Amino acid sequence: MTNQRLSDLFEQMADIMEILDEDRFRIATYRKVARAIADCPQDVAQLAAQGRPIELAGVGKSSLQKIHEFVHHGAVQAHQDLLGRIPPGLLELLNIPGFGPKSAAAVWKHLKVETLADLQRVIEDKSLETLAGFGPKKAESIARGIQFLAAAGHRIRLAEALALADLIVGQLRTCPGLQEIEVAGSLRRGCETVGDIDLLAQAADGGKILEAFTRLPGVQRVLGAGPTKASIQFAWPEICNEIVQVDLRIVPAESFGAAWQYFTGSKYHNVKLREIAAQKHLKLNEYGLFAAGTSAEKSSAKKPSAAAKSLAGRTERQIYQKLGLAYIAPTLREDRGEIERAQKNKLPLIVELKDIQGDLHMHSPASDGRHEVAQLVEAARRLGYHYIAISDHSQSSAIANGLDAKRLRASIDAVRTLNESLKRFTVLISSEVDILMDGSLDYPDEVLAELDFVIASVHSGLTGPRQRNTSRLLKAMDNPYVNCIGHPTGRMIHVREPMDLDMELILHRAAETHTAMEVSASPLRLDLNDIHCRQAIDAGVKLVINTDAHDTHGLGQMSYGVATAQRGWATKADVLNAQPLRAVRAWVRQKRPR
Ligand code: DGT
Ligand code: CA
Ligand code: CA
Ligand code: ZN
Repeated sequence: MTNQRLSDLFEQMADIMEILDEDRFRIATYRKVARAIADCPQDVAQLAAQGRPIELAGVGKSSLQKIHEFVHHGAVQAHQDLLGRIPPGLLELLNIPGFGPKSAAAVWKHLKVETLADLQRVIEDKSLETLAGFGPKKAESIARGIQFLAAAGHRIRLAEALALADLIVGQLRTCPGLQEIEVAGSLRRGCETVGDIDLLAQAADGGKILEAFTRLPGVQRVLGAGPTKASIQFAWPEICNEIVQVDLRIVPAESFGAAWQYFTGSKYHNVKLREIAAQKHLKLNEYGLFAAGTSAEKSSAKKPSAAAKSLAGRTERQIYQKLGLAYIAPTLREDRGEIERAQKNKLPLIVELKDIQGDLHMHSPASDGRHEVAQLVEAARRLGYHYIAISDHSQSSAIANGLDAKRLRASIDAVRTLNESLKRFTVLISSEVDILMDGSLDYPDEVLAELDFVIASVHSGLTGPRQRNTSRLLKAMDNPYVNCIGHPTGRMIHVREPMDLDMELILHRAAETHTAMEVSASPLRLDLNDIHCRQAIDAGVKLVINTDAHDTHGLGQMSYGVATAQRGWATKADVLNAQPLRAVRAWVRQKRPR
């Protein structure tokens, strides 16, 4: 699966270079690399992550470097740069059967075609037929090809969806007359991936907002536009390589809360709410909460007549209140027991971003981080934290420039010295120590004993059998110096499958050994995921929400981890780094030999 994505990336670089009519030799090289990766029986990304040699025919040093870049950062700069040089919609055309980079270059250059919609236009007005090398037959076959190109239904990652939504919302906010605009759907619920982006707005003249929406830069195609709703396909390659559907609905103020509740979902949560409404002889829909038997229910049209007065609708809180429920946070709305708890007013008081006191996993330039410890401290202070832990890689992670014991000691000294100069802030010295194949750790205990906090992570052999994977983690947790398991399953969303693990056994042992489980807030990881977070909490395991930042920007990604933990019903008490430093220290002391 990872091989496919890596291979696609090289293929896409070759495609773009071909569109740009660049050096044929390099194009051929990228295609060769793409094929070699696709044909390789081993997981190339994994080999790279383990620092093991990658022997692929025709793969030179600079391509290997790109593979490593992809494995460690989830993106390749050269690829991003190429993407910036063509209209984003052009790549979509390459999915049309029989339509290659040369065709794309021709229609772009001579007919100014930049999107699928543009291409359809030049087919319809027959200008494509007149282009050298095309003709009526070919135009017709392209038209048929386009019909095949139904939306593939690919989901995008939470962080990317959020960045796209911010971009769109930011632009719409400048529209005159806009009164309110909010994100709904799976994005508001903090789901790890998002199928499409749902927006709701309220405005004096909704038509104007919808028109601005369908004309935003980045719009690839308008899928539909009516008086109260429009759907677009949107692309912004600096944020995300995929084309994403975005729905915008215009809603009147008096039913804004009802609509926001309805379109936030989840579908299952909403079904349950409607049942509760029905038991109370009420009717709930996106327009409000109504007494059953009013014209709202009887009329065939869903929209109630003016005669049907809603009992609630302006705010979401009203809706929950009138249904006899405590307000349910969006991240809990999955029909996973939250409604029953809300009926008894026994919802968990979920952890929030503002509760986070520190970040216990980040990398400095000693291994593969980009910013100095002093810069990380500054950034952490700005986030309102009181402590951080510097957790560089250990020696086996050669590719990430892992530290041997000697370099680690130098790093410890440097951090201790810096720490002495800090007021009201503490830098803990930590390590993200590799869990080796046999479950032993990459440093001896006497080295680990010098650290304030120890994260143990698996970075190699993730595709092993369940029993071996599980015993590696169990053995690591038994070590009295290991305080936390980093990104426990090793999954990377859309890149790498999780390790096959006996999670129940692992969580049981974690509780027993006072070992916390990390919720990696890194947008690619979100690991533990929401389901495993909930399982961990039920097993009495402490969570630590960390960013695993490799630069100061990365420290700002905590909210994705918090959303994931919320979806797992984590309270402040469940999260170690939502506690003051002394609690973290006590947690460490409790496990160590006295
Ligand atoms: P996604 O886009 O697949 O990541 O997931 P959602 O939850 O954003 O789903 P979407 O975009 O199809 O619809 C947004 C919300 O609208 C959904 O969470 C609940 C509500 N909704 C949409 N269609 C239905 C429906 O047929 N029945 C019910 N009860 N709710 C619906
Ligand atoms: Ca959606
Ligand atoms: Ca939608
Ligand atoms: Zn790390």
